[in-house]
Amino acid sequence: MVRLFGFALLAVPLLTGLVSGDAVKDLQDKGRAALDAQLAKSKTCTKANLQVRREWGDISAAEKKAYIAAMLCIMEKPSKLDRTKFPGAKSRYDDFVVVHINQTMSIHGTGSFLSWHRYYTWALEQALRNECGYNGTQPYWDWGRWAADPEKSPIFDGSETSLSGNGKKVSHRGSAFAPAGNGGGCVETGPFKNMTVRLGPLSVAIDPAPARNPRADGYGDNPRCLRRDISNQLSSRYGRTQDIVNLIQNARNIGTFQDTMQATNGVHNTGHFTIAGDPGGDFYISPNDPAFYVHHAMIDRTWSIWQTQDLSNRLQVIAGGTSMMSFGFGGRMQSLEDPVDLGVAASKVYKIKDLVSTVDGPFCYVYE
Ligand SMILES: *[C@@H]1O[C@H](CO)[C@@H](O)[C@H](O)[C@H]1NC(C)=O
Ligand SMILES: *[C@@H]1O[C@H](CO)[C@@H](O)[C@H](O)[C@H]1NC(C)=O
Ligand SMILES: *[C@@H]1O[C@H](CO)[C@@H](O)[C@H](O)[C@H]1NC(C)=O
Ligand SMILES: [Cu+2]
Repeated sequence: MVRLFGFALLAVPLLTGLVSGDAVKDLQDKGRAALDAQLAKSKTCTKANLQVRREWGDISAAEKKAYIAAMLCIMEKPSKLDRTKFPGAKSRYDDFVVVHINQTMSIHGTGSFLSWHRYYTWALEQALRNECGYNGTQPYWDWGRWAADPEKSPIFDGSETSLSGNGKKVSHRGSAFAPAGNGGGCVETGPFKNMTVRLGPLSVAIDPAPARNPRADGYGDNPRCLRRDISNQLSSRYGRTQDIVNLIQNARNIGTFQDTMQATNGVHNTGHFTIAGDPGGDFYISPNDPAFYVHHAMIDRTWSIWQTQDLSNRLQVIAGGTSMMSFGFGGRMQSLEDPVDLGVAASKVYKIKDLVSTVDGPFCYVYE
C-alpha cells in the first residue's frame, strides 16, 4: 500500500511532464543548469527576487485579468511626450509606440534587434508594475502551442480572459507577408474591443488601408479601431514547435540565429503576421496591438533558450550592423558597447552588453 502510494506520487509528475512538455521546453530544461550557474554569479539578480514569465495558457484566469487590467490602465495614463510634437500620443501606452516608430530603422535587422526588444518588453512590464500596480510578470505566447489554430487559443479566442479576438470578417486582400486571413475588420470582442489606435500608419501594405495619418512622420492623431486579421496560414507552416526547435538547434552563431528568426518565414514575421491588420501588420506601429508584447516575450524566450544551450559562447556576442539598410545611411558594425536608449519608455540607457542576460543588468527573470 505504502509502496503503491509512493509509486503513484512519482508517476503523476512524470506523466504530466510527458503530457504537457514539448521539445522547446525540453531545450529550455536542458539549458536550466547553465542559467542557474549564471544567476549564482549575477551582480544584480538573486533567486529571492527572480521572476518567472509564463505562457498565457498556463496562467490562471485571475492572473490573465490582472495583466489585462494593467494594460487597460496604462492605456488610460497620460502620455509624457510633448503634445505639439506627438499629438497622436495620448497615453503612456502610446509613448512606447512612439519610441518604436522613432527607432524602427535601427532596431530591426540590426545587431541590436534582440537586446533592444528584450529591454523594450521589460520596460513595458515595469511600467505596468510601477505605474499601474501590476504584480504579475509579462506573459508569453508560445507560438507552437497554438500554431494549428491561433483563433481558438486562449490568447485570441475573444473571451474576457483573452487579448481580444480576431477582427470582424471583411473582404480584403492579403499582403506581401501573409495571405488574407479570417478577419481584417475591427476587433469587436474581448477586453480591447474599444481600444483606439491613433499613431501611424506608416506601412502601405495593409488592406483595407487605414486612413492616412495627418502627419508624414506618423505622430499625428489618427483615431481608429484596432483591426486584426488572424489565421493559421503562417503559424501552421512556420510557427510550429518543430520550427522553433529547428531555429534553436540549427543556428550555430548569433548572426544566423537573429537572421533566421527575422527572415520572411521566420518566427518573428510569423507571429506578427498571424495577428496582422492595423496596427499589428505595420512594421513601425506593431506595438500598438496589445498582443505585441506576448509575441516579443516569446522572441525573447527563444533567444534565452538558444543562449543557454551554450551559454559561455552565446552571451557576450554580437553580429550585424546598426541600420536596417545595413551599411548605407551611415550604418556600421554593431558593438556590444553601443547604447540602447528607450527615451520616454525607460529611465536608463544601457549598453547592449548589459542587456544580453535575463538574470543580470536590469533583468531578473526566467521563462517557465
Ligand atoms: C528619437 O530618436 C532620436 C535619436 O535616437 C532621439 O534623440 C530622440 O530623443 C528620440 N525621440 C523619441 C520621442 O523617442
Ligand atoms: C497581486 O494582485 C492580485 C490582484 O490584484 C492580488 O489578488 C494579489 O493578492 C496580489 N499579490 C501580491 C503578492 O501582492
Ligand atoms: C465600447 O464603446 C461603445 C461605443 O462607444 C460603448 O457603448 C461601450 O459601452 C464600450 N464598451 C466598453 C466595454 O467600454
Ligand atoms: Cu520591433
